[in-house]
Amino acid sequence: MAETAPPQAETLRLFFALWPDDATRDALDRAGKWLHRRWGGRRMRADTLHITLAFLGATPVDRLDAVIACADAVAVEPYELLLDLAGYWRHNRIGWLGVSEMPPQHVELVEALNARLRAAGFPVDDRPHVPHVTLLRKTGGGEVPACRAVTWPVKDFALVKSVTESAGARYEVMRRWNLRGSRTGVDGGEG
Ligand code: 2AM
Repeated sequence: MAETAPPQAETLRLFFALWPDDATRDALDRAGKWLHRRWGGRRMRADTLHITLAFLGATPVDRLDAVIACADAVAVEPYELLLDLAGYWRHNRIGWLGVSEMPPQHVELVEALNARLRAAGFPVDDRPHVPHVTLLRKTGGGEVPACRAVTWPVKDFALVKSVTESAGARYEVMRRWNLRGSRTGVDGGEG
């Protein structure tokens, strides 16, 4: 007779991210196409493009309210992020678009979110935050070209669920929060 597996708490793979508006997503996708021509690898699908702010990983479903409460408490002014730097990390073979200057509001947002999550007992990463949009995976990289900057008007941030499927990870925006601290409510899709 088959043994019964011990009951395990249901978990969601979660992270907080800046999720682009349509125009920003298009511009990022074009940057991905441009970088891919130089460096090769696998382009990320346009609907996956984002900047991770805080990574939670597998989180018990019954902690979702606590995750949401952390984001509810964050109040930061909107800002613009100028993505003006292409880069490549050898250790994970990722090609990305990042920033050469960090707006103070971005630092505030990342720090406020991570501090509240940490205080609530979530095991968030304490490595320094390097804002980046992953554009290519499994790339060989190469000489870093000067790139055309993408301006991202940051007005909100999102709680995102990562669902692993045979075709790769699919990301689902669960909720968004407007900057200035007011929540916009439940959001079933991306965009
Ligand atoms: P990446 O784009 O550099 O791979 C969903 O997996 C998002 O969370 C991706 O943006 C991924 O970053 C990021 N991520 C994955 N694992 C992480 C970790 N341990 N710490 C921080 N971010 C992570």
